[in-house]
Amino acid sequence: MTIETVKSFTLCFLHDDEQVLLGMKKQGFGEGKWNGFGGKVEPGETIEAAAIRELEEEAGLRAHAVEKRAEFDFRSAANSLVLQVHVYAVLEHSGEPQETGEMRPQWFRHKDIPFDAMWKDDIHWLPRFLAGEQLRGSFLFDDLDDPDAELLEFTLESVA
Ligand code: 6OG
Repeated sequence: MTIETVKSFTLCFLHDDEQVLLGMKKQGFGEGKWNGFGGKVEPGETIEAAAIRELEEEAGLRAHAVEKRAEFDFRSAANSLVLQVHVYAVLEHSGEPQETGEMRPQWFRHKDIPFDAMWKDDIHWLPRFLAGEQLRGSFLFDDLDDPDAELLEFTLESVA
């Protein structure tokens, strides 16, 4: 039996029907990839508070209302760590996107999302998330410590 270690993360997307704000990760895990904004949930912090804090730290945006729309588990065949990622849409915010030490924000039209430079799970769920679906999924990669990690298998479902 393998004992898994679960770590909780947040991921936030600001979007409308045409565009989505992504950030180019400048350092650390996922460096060189476009993604939403997020990070680790700190001890004693609610997941939603972590989502709001990370959005401000990484993109300089203050979220006033967020909606949780997805929850994903990411596993790596190489170790027993599970990344549990809670994904939010930003419904109301103030401020303009700003480049920070961690992220360089940029707007993309939905049809121009740079999936080739994103984690390999994103192409499967991000279009559905942007269309407003509530999603649950599990994704198994070969080795998440490898920047070119390959997606081996996944399940993804729409939840009410
Ligand atoms: P920091 O290391 O920056 O938090 N994250 C993933 N996002 C996507 N789209 N796909 C994945 O597949 C991911 N694994 C982790 C969660 C890491 C950030 O990266 C997200 C966090 O927002 C493997 O603190």
